[in-house]
Amino acid sequence: MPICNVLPRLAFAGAVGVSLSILTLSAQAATEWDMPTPYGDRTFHTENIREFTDEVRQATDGELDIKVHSNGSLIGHAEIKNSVRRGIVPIGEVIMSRLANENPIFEVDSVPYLAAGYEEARALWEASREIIDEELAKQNLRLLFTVPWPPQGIYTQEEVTGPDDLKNLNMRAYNNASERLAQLAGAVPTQVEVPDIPTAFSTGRVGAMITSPATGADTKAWDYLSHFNHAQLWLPKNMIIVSERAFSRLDDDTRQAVLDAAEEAEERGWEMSREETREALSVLKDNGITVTTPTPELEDKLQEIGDTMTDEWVERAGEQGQQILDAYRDQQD
Ligand code: PCA
Repeated sequence: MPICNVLPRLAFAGAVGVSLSILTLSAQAATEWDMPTPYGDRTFHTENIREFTDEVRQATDGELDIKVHSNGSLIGHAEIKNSVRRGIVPIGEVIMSRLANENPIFEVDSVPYLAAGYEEARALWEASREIIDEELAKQNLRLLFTVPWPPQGIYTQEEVTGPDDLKNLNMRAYNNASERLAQLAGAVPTQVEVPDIPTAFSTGRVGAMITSPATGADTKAWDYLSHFNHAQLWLPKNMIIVSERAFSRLDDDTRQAVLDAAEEAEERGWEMSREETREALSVLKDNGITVTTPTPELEDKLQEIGDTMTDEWVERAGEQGQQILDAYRDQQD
């Protein structure tokens, strides 16, 4: 059934469910929120979100009960942001760069080599948060927290020693930047969501992918790939957004509990991500994946691609982009 037919029913069923519980349990009318997320249960992002929802539940004595629907099971990744905006669900998770078609500032964290380590990624986030908050607020969305993925690299079935080895590979991508990078490397990009990765490989639709050590380990990359190049291209972030309308319906204490838990989740999540980089790299190796870093020839090519993509981004992102870059560079001085 197309999702547009299902969603109004879900919303309707939700509304009926809530009003019935108000009638029958008026003394303890807890608020229940459904929260769609795109990634699976093994992913550290999902674990962090579950800790966030547990904390909210505890801090509010069960007044706000957020139920996590992981792995795109309630709503597919492509629909999550608009579903929150339209009030079909009150809260959700998306990768920020997925919104790049709305405004290039959302993909500032996916420009190759602009911020390729955790310290830089954090500084870039400090420099971009306010503008991103404002853009989301224009759509009645409130940003609760963001957490980065580990640095992005390239998985292949053969060893990559130079740029020519990337040519003509069917490369799995997940946002505009990974698609553009694949193109500039002479590969053929195809966007595939994480839950569909194993099928995309087993059916031969793709033979290589851009992602993190984390997602490679979560999707058991060793079943269909043998090499990971830890190129550390960028650290894209997931963000948790809530509809301002749903948020404003909460009482003051509950709102504060959500904001406090969000702040903690952001701190915890960034730490988890660093830790996950180390763990996932060793899981990959333990399962037979050869982990390398770019040879000088490959590095030159990736750097050249990075420069091109930085220029393209600066051009697209205009004044807002320049503002972010200035603030970022100020922080680094
Ligand atoms: N995992 C997600 C986004 C980036 C990452 O490391 C993916 O591959 O789609």
